Amino acid sequence: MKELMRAPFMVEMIRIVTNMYDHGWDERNGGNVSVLLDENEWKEYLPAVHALRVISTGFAAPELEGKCFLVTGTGKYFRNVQYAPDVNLGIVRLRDGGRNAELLWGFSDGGSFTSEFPAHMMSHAARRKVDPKNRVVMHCHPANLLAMTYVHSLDERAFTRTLWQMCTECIIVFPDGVNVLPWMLCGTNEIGEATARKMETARLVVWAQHGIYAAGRDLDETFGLIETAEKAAEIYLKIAHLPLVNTISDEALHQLEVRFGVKAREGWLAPELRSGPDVRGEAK
Ligand code: 2HA
Ligand code: ZN
Repeated sequence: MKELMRAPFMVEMIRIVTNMYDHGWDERNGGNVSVLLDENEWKEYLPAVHALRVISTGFAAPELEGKCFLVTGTGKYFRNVQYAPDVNLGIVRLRDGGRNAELLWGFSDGGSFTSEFPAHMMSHAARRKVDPKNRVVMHCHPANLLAMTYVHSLDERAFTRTLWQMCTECIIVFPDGVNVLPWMLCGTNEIGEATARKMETARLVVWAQHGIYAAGRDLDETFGLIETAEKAAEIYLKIAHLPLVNTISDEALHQLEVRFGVKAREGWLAPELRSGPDVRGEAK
């Protein structure tokens, strides 16, 4: 049997949550991450697998029946994952239409998956309808994005446009923009359902006065999404109180779309200004 601690998905998970902690995004038990595991991959490491325990999820997710996830534990600290992965992480397989989860490995102190498991599983289901290659859902509390939700309009188009204008790279990294939920009680099925609905149109969902959710195909890409949005929010907070002299115009953002082959969220940029007589109705 292959050594589970050497599995690429395990090595990458430990590396990423440690990195998230080092970025200051996951104080104390803040944040949670789940990765959908490829069946062929995890079976190499857990061949004669049986359920150690069955944990009730409190929701249904029939689309995820039989699927396996590597997930962070409730009340656990990201900074401790590297020292005791088997306590702070778990591998679970959903069954009974998602109503129960079989614990296959981990949470060895009797623990359980993150309190945000509903938001994670519902977001996986929603994102995989848009992108069947989606495998990761990540939540954390980055300070600048969080701070921005206290001083900036929560209108999704306005919030996204501000971020796009803060760094040239933003529109390339998240052309689908950022969706925003108003403050809601966390850890509930309600916030899970609301997050999943927002995930249908964007890979980033801000939870006002709380943090951010991101979805992606792998841990690196998903981390990079949050990192880029957080950097833009940092720049916004550095300049928000100063007179704005320059910005990235919509025309420039359109140029980025063309150069990098991305398409900004429909209607979130001003229509392209096309020069020439046809635009002014002066056709000869
Ligand atoms: O588990 O971040 O939203 C800690 C959290 C809850
Ligand atoms: Zn949180």
